[in-house]
Order: sequence, then C-alpha cells, then structure tokens
Amino acid sequence: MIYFVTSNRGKFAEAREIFEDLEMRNIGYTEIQADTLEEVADFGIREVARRLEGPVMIEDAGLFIPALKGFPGVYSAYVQKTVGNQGILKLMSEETDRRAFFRSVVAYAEPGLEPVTFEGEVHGRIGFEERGNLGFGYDPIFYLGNRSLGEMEIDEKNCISHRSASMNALKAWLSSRPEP
Ligand code: ITT
Repeated sequence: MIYFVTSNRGKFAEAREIFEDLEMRNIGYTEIQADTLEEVADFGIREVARRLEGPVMIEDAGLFIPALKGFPGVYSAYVQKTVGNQGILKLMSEETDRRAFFRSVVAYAEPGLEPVTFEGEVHGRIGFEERGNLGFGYDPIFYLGNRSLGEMEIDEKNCISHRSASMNALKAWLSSRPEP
C-alpha cells in the first residue's frame, strides 16, 4: 500500500487506475518556489517521508506553453486558481503557435530508500474554447487532435497522459527491483 499525498481528487482518481493499492492523504506539504518540477517534487517527498511512515508518493505537474515561454509551468496551480482556463485562452487569443505540453514528475520514497523520481509528458495544443467537463484543471483547453482531455474518460486519458507515463514508469521500477 502506498500513501499518495495530494489535495487533488482528479489526480488521485487517475493514479488509482494505475496503482490498485493507493490511499489518498490530503495532509499538504511545502511546495517550494523553484524552476523545475523535479526540485519541487524532490523537496516535497523528503518532507512527506519524514511525516508519514511507509511507502509515500507525491506528484507535481504543470502545463507548459512554448509561445508563452513555458508559462504557466511551475505556476500552473496558482494560475489555474486565479485566472483559470479563460485567462489562458485570453493570453493565447492572438497566438498562432498553439503548442503546449503537460509534464508530470512523480516522487516516491519508503523507509531506508533515497527518494526516486520519474517523469512523463504529453504534447498537444491549446484550443480556442473550453470543451468537455471530464478531468480537471486545464483539461478542457488542452487538445489532442480535435478532442480535448476534458472530453476523455479516465481510462482514455490514462492511455496518453503525462501522469500515466510518470506513474507507469514508477510502477515498472517498483515491480522490477529485486526483493529486499
Ligand atoms: P497537489 O496537492 O497534488 O499539489 P495540485 O492541484 O496543487 O495538487 P500541482 O501542484 O501539481 O497540483 O499543480 C498542477 C496544476 O496543473 C493543477 O492544479 C492543475 O490545475 C494543472 N494540472 C496538472 N495536471 C493536470 C491534468 O492532468 N489535467 C489538467 N490540469 C492539470
């Protein structure tokens, strides 16, 4: 059993489809202001591992838009809470380069183990309108082909997403290491 420390139910629902034995713990941790998701995740997992006994996992994710020099990136949670999807659509309204990608870094620790991290990405485009009410966060404005992630059920999103890539990499690592 792994404790997944997160405040985000959408993330947990997706992770739950990958790891059967997962428990959500909404206990918070320090999200440092840093330039990369790796730094945020590495600092966070060390704090979580000190506070919770047993296997623990956190995940830090963000939306990166090259035309906006990578914004909102490590500020994705704050931007989502403040200006939201409509704010991003407004910033992008005159922009022809619509490329965007999500990045996920998952960090895992257990007693006696130096924390490990795994990453995943999915590349798509920012649409011109919000579509769909599935998923969470930026899903309704992030398009793959002519559909948004907001129009995809979890199992479909999990075939392509940044989060499924990082978490499946962790899962593969966990099952491939020799028994202690
Ligand atoms: P934690 O408690 O796990 O930190 P959080 O929602 O604050 O939950 P992050 O710090 O990783 O998560 O912030 C990333 C933000 O980027 C998040 O709030 C979402 O708005 C957005 N985001 C991340 N993954 C996403 C996804 O798969 N689809 C849509 N938006 C996503």
